[in-house]
Formats: sequence, C-alpha cells, structure tokens
Amino acid sequence: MMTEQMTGAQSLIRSLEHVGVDVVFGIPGGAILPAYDPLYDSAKVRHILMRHEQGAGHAAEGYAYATGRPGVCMATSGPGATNLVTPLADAYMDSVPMVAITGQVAAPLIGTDAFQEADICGISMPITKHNFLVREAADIPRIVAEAFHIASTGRPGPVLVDIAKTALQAGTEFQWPQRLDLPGYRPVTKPHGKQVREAARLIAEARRPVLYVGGGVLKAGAAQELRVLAELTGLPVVTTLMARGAFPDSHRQHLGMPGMHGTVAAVGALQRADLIVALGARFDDRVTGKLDSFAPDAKIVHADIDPAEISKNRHADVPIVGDCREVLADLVVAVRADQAAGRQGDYEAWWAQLDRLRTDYPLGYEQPADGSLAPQHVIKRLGEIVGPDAAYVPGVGQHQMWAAQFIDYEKPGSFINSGGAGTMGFSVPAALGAKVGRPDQAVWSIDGDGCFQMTNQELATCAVEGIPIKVAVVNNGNLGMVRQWQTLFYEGRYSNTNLQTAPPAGGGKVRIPDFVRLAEAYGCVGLRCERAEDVDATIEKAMAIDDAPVVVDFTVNHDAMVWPMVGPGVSNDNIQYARDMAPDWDDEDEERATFR
Ligand SMILES: Cc1ncc(C[n+]2csc(CCOP(=O)(O)OP(=O)(O)O)c2C)c(N)n1
Ligand SMILES: [Mg+2]
Repeated sequence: MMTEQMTGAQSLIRSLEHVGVDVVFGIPGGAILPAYDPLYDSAKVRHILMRHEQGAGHAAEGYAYATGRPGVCMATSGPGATNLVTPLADAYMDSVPMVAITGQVAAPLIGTDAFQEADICGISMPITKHNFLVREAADIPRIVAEAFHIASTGRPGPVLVDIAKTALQAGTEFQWPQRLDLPGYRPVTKPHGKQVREAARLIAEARRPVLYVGGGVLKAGAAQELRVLAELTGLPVVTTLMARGAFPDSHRQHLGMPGMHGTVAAVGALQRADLIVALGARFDDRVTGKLDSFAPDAKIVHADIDPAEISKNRHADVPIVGDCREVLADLVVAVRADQAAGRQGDYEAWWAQLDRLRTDYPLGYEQPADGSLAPQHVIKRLGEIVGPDAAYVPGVGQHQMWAAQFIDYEKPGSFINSGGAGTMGFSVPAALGAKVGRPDQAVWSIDGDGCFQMTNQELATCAVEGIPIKVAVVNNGNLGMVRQWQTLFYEGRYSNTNLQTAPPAGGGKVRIPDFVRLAEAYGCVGLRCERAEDVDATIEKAMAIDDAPVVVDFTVNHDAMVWPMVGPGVSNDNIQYARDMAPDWDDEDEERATFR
C-alpha cells in the first residue's frame, strides 16, 4: 500500500483530489488557514474565493444541481462556519449533495470558548445528513471518503466535516481507505418486486390515476424512465416545484405544477384522483394544502429512497422503498407484463375531464392598467428567447413562482431553486455555482429585488473569477410575495414591504440602490428595461454579452399577483384561479359535490 508523510492539511487536499473534487467555494480564516496553504499548490482543485460564506454554500448547491456531483464549500471556525448554516439547512431540505469543510479551533481548546469557537457540529446536527468532528490528522482521508459517500448516496444531503486546526497542522501518513465501513448506513435502492407488481395492478385498475413527480426523480436521474412509464400507461403527470424539468412541459400528458401556485388542472387532478403514484415526492404542505382534505378518494403508491418519508404525511397503501430510477424501470416491466395479459387501464373519461380543466383554466395574467411592465411578460419572454437549454435559477418570492409557471422546462437541470427552505439570497450564488459546474450552459438568475440585496456581492466573485452569469432582477420595488399576502389577508396594510428599489407608480425617481449602477460598480454590465416593447431587445442584448456578468433591472408593476393560489391552511378544493374567482369544476360525479 502506498503511504506518504505529510501534514493533515496536505492529506485533506490530497483526499479531495482523490474523490475527484475540481472546485471548492470558500473563504479562509485562522482555523482553516493550514488547509489553504496546500490548496494554493493543487493543480486539480480550483478554489473560488467568495464574498460571504452563505454564497459559498449556495454556490456549492448550484454546482451540485448542475453536475450531479457533491458541491464543496469551505469556511473557517466560528462565524465562518455559522454563516454556512442557511445553505446547509437549504441543502438538507432539498436533498442536495454537498460537503462543507470547516476549520475548528485547536483540539485542546475545544469546549473552552476559544477565539472563534462555535460548536458547528452541534449547531448543524438537525440540518445535515451527517457531520464529523475531526481531532486527529490520521482520520482525515477516511472521513473525507465517508463524507462524500454519505452526501451522494441514498437520499442525497449535506455533510459537514469540522477539522481541528491541530489536526490540519500535525504530521501524518496519508493512507486512502481501501473500503468504507459504515455500519447502519446501507440505503436500499432496489425496490421490492411484490410492491412494484401491486403498484402496476393499481395503475391498471384505476379510473383517475395521476403520477405525482417530485425532486427525487431528478436526483435519481430518472427522467427518461419516467417518460417511458408515462407514455406506456398514458397517465397524467404533475411535476412539483422541485421536479420542474423532470418531464417536458411540452408533453401532452403534462398538467404542470401542483400546489399553492399550481395549475388548476394539476391541483384538480390530484384532488379528484382515485390513485396517486408519488415518485420521489414528500406530500409537502405546499402541495397538499390542508392535509386532511387532500385527494380524499385516492389510494397512494409512494416510492422514495428515504423510508422515513413514506406514510409521514399521508398513509401509503403501497409503500416502495428504492431509488426512483430502479422503481420506474421495474414498474415499466410490471406494467408491460400486465398489458400483455390484457390488463390495461381506461382513462378516457378522466382525460376528458382534465382536458376541459386545462382548456378552461390555462395559466395567464392581466396586463397592468397603468401601462407598467407585467413581470409575467418579462419571465415568459425570457424563457421563449433564451430557450430550454439554459438553466434558470430563481430566488424566493413571486418571481420564483412566475419562473416556475411561465417558463417551459423541457429537461433535467433547467430549473434550480430553493424549494423546501425558500431561502432568499439563493439565486445569485447558486447561479454562479451552476455556471462553474457547466460553463457551456447559459445560466440565468431570475431574482427579486429583495432576494438580490441579500447576496448580490457575489457579483464581485463572478466578475473577478470570470463567471459570466446573467441576472434578471424582477424589480417590483417590494417584498412582493409578502405584499401579496398583505393584500389578500391583511386588508392591504403594507407593513414593511416597500424596499424603494423602484420608483412608486405614478412618479418619483428614488431607487436605492440603483441596480444598474450597482452592477457597474461590481464590474458587470448593467441594463434597465421598463417597457414591454423593450423586453425582447434587452434580453437579446444581454445574451450577446459573454465576457462579463450582466444584470438587467426589469422594473415591473408593483401590484401583480401570483395566480392560481390555494390560501395557506386551506383545502386544495378552494383554489382561486384569480382573485375571488373559483374554478367551475362542472363535476358530473355526484359523490364529489365539494368541488362545486
Ligand atoms: C431569508 C428569508 N427571509 C425572509 C423570507 C420571507 N419572504 C418570502 S418571499 C419574500 C419577498 C421576496 O421579495 P423579492 O425578492 O423582491 O421577491 P418578489 O416576491 O417581490 O418577487 C420574503 C421576505 C424568506 N423566504 N427568506
Ligand atoms: Mg420584489
């Protein structure tokens, strides 16, 4: 076996090279400083110096989404490590493979309230898939190998490796582990054949089935298998916020996104289904609405790699533990066998109902009466002009929902967002990380004026490191999503939602900050667009620039709202198509009179 004398820090960098890491996003400081010295010499690992550790964490997430490989971020002890808390929580909620490496104070000082000491393992326990505190240099290679294995297998997630400064400084013998020994960690990927055949039987017997597709299908790389199953069975498909791109929006079997801001057809389909086949989805409250009135007549097949998800929120009649790609592949075989034996579902009446819903209630929006720019128009044109090969990375708020609704996603990796945590500030650094992961792909951050102000300092990173992302700021001058709730649920009392980033309707000049000048200060190109007739040309101008990051301030109407909407805590049956406008379900089925 090959062994070599080196420091713990050198063995850390050697270990990262061993697992194939090519980029680390981070910021140095005292406790992690020993690791930055050998990093300086690594020919294989590029370090990108970020402006905030939160940005480093989200960049690692964006990189992971773009490449499918774990993203890596690095920070020093204390405040450096605590600045990673938000991206760790974000990655945990959305099952993003990520490894965070933090420096810790010297081993003998741990627990003494030493300078820049924070118990990041304790702090991050509930928001990491696993974490490690490393006190001995000899443990570094083994723990790095385990961390990457845990982050990227089973249900992916963030793993934190906290390394005492003394372990980085000590001399050690580098030894790469021959095999991993992780008792108790053996994710089940192969689904149970009996359960899969039972699921196929229910599909053949159902009259109103729906495939409820979640982010797990993308994580499993199972888009192709999903398409085969969908076309073989003829089932309608809904894709959650986390699954946008798992099934082509242009496909005639696609009903769109379910949930709080889903399409009437997708929400209605789940509500009146007699069978829901949930694939890598977790019955999140934003999808189910009021849980006890969700899909009251549906039997549930629930496939997930994480057994803890199954029957967590909704009882599963047929639980299937396994990797979605294997589940889908096996389901295809089982359905084919049923079909060969003459057992095939008849969904004609169901499709007639669903087709009527999508014809009667398509996604749409109103032109603002004051002649200002409709945010939905900006986002729709962006998708149409930039096309399906790009990655779109929204922040959190109204612009995120419009980005999910009004851009057609045709393939995996084209929509990258913060779903479970809803983290404002995700977009710019995640777009940066995605662009680093896939430099040939156009990457558009679609950010809100509020979100943008949380992490826009990473534009400096983009400019300095040559990472030419594009940012479309949908600038409504407000914390728009909060303002929408104030309009609907707080009698229009707009407490603390006006950010003054855009002049109010009817005049005024104040923009604080002016995003065009801010972009220029950061070494980016800044553009502004305020009129519908300029939207196309502005997007084309931004696309033509590829030697610098571009920021476009799309100054839009302040009052636009996201529709449809299922109010918080309300049953999906009460979805509003627009303000005070409920869909007419025109239900021929007397038993489901609640739809009227
Ligand atoms: C870190 C964080 N703080 C607060 C919130 C609550 N929140 C959700 S959406 C939103 C408004 C976002 O404003 P903006 O970025 O301008 O987007 P818009 O809704 O206007 O499109 C806020 C404050 C959040 N999701 N994340
Ligand atoms: Mg806003």
